Amino acid sequence: MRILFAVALSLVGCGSEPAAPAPAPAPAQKVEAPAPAPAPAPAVNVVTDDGTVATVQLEGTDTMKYNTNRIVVPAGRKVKLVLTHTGKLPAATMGHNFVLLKAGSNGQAFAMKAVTAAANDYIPQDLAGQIIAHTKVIGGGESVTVEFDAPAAGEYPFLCTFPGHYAMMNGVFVVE
Ligand SMILES: [Cu+2]
Repeated sequence: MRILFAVALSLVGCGSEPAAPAPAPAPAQKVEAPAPAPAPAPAVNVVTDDGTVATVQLEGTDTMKYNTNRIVVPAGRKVKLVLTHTGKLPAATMGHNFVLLKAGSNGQAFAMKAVTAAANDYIPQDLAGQIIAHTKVIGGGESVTVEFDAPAAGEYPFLCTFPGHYAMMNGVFVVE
């Protein structure tokens, strides 16, 4: 702040012409020690692996978030994914599910189609061929489990297909 002010003063002082108005000083927070940039959601480890079954503890919240955007399981495992809604809001207003799509699927396009599939629990039947596994939609305090064989090593998109949730609730399911 002080430095900028001094620079502005010296510019005014040196000019032989009437000085143009000095540009407004930058807001103070840009001069002082920068606040840390908002960190991306940490990729917490939500997987426990016993060598046969990889158990995934995925959570969804009332603030429309999963507890991770990256799930990593070893290849060749059975996957037991438990989705828990840790909030209080009902499924009708803050429902969450977990939908795992085949590699290369477009999660956003899938989510947009899902909006039209309320009658089918937000699973669009004409895109069902893209799904590897999914849960039903649950509300606050509920929990649901889905079991499936881990697909081949690779990266797969996962998402919540409740309307409007894709942007906040999507991630990558990694098999390695
Ligand atoms: Cu959701």
